[in-house]
Amino acid sequence: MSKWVRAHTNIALIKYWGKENEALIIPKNNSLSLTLDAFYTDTKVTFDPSLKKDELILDGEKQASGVLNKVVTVLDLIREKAGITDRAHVESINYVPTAAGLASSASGLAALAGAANEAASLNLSPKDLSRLARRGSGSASRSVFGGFVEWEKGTTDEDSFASPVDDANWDIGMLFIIVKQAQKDVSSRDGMRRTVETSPFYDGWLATLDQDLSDMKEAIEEQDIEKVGAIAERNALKMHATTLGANPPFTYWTADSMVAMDAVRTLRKQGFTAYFTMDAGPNVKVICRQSQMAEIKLKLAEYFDEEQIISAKPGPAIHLLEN
Ligand code: FM0
Repeated sequence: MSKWVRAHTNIALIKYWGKENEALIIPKNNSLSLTLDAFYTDTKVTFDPSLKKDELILDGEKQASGVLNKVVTVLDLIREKAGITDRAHVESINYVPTAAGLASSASGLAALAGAANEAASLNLSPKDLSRLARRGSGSASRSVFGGFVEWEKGTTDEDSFASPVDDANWDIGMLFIIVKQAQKDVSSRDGMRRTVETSPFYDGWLATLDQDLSDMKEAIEEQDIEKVGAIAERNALKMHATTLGANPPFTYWTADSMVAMDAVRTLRKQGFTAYFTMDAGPNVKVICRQSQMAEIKLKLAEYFDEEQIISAKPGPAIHLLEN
């Protein structure tokens, strides 16, 4: 049955950066993220015998077939499992503030996996949904679950999937600083490939990951937000350092990203709990206490317009919508 499914985005505190197997999207390392309430994607899939090709209507606009690669990958896997040959009509709405420049592949591909599972009546377990979402986009494997989530890298298609670590039902949140895009994008897919292939810093990144991950899990168990933030910040800086060593070198940082990172350090000096993380783009995400979020937002408004700063709290697992 065709049903609307909602999946929320997630931000990694221990980053996924590099693939062991490109075709199956098996990562080089485990990653750990926080699912957030503020950004999500709603998707509905309908298999339709009259269609010649899969089609995607995103926010009301039909997308060119060239951008559908990840979508078709997930649909093909579902078709294969369910013995379906029909092409699919996919309707998707991204609840990401316009012009935010936030990647939506995590929530988007997770919602697609969930909606295709409904349309094909496959009744996949959360674990199998995570495996399926992974094939669309690695980070989507984590958006199947709410709260803190770990993606176990595994070694095969069967054992590479995410699972919940902690419901994050404590005083933690994230502020998004949406900075202006000033340079051409290097997609995360291309960026991580180039880094793995050419950056001499990549081995250094991998070498300290197990420690970062076990420290992070301990910090989460202790609900120690200072520790969570400090580990996340240095993990993100290490990931971004690898891109500077790539050939040709690249960075996702812009001048505004630096302003934001510096603002967070200043907040810390003023006694706030605030740490940053960044992904494959110039936006900066601030890990902070929910109870300090309003005050921190005001402080950040000294550097950025208020509409550039968006608050997020921990978000739920993938779920069906009533209508
Ligand atoms: O989310 O090539 O999932 O762990 O966001 O589609 O598997 O878009 F900062 C980078 C996300 C990478 C870290 O990569 O790549 C993280 C990143 P794909 P994704």
